[in-house]
Amino acid sequence: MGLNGKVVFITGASAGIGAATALAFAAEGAKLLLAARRFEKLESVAKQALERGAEAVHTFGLDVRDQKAVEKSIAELRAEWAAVDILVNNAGLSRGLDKVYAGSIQDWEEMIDTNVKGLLYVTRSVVPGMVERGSGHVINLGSTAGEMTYPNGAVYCGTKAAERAINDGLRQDLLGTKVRVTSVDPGMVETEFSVVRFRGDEERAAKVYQNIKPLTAEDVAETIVWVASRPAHVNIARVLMTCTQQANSLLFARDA
Ligand code: NDP
Ligand code: 8X3
Repeated sequence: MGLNGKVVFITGASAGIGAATALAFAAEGAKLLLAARRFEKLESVAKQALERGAEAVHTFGLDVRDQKAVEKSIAELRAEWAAVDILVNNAGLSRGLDKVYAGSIQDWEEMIDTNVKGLLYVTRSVVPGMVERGSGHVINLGSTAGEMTYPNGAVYCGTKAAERAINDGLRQDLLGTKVRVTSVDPGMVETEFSVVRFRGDEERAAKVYQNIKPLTAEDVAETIVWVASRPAHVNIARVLMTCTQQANSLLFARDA
């Protein structure tokens, strides 16, 4: 399916996988709706996207945890932006690595509110239009963490297991509407993810990627564009992808 002129809405487009996905769709001539909380970073991605060939870009500050703001900002989109063809539910984060019985309740709420409830709020606001128009594609960011839980990561893994269930349920609920639903589930990707997880501790974050060549945000973006560009009768349900040195959430072959 050609992506030229398609309206692609990406949440969490200010960094990492979301920013790389914006640039990858830009290279296909898409129209980009980009949202995140850090507006300055979003503006910089928008500038690069226009240079890469995006037909147009519209940015807006959005915290996906704020249900009213999600509803309002999507309801207020001008007609040329309101008919979203592809929604990439990418906004997400992890906080901490702790045993469940010792974890921070604030961290849990942040992860659950962003990765699960935020995804649902955006989906609830965008998908009815897709159903009305009889076309659209929702691409959700899952993770190897949703397939296999790892120690000290139960709550983050739980949010990605929820994403997996919601992805599958949404695809079932949309059967017969021509709206497609895909989960792209990467393993370790080197982005701001670990710096955010460890609240700015760059040294600890760097250790996550030591002696391994992880996936890049661009690897994942390329996959997202690939699933979106399949012919309209093809729905890729789920893509599980890792770097070659990772087998699952727990098994890595680090260089000596
Ligand atoms: P980054 O930290 O690099 O980027 C996360 C993005 O999400 C940022 O643009 C951030 O923008 C945005 N975001 C976070 N919270 C909110 C919020 N409340 N409202 C709006 N936007 C928000 O991480 P990644 O690019 O790695 O992560 C992107 C997605 O990929 C996440 O869902 C993550 O769980 C998933 N993933 C990541 C993997 C990895 O190893 N990196 C592996 C598998 C999945 P801002 O702060 O400006 O709001
Ligand atoms: C991100 C990958 O393994 O850090 O979803 O949880 S992991």
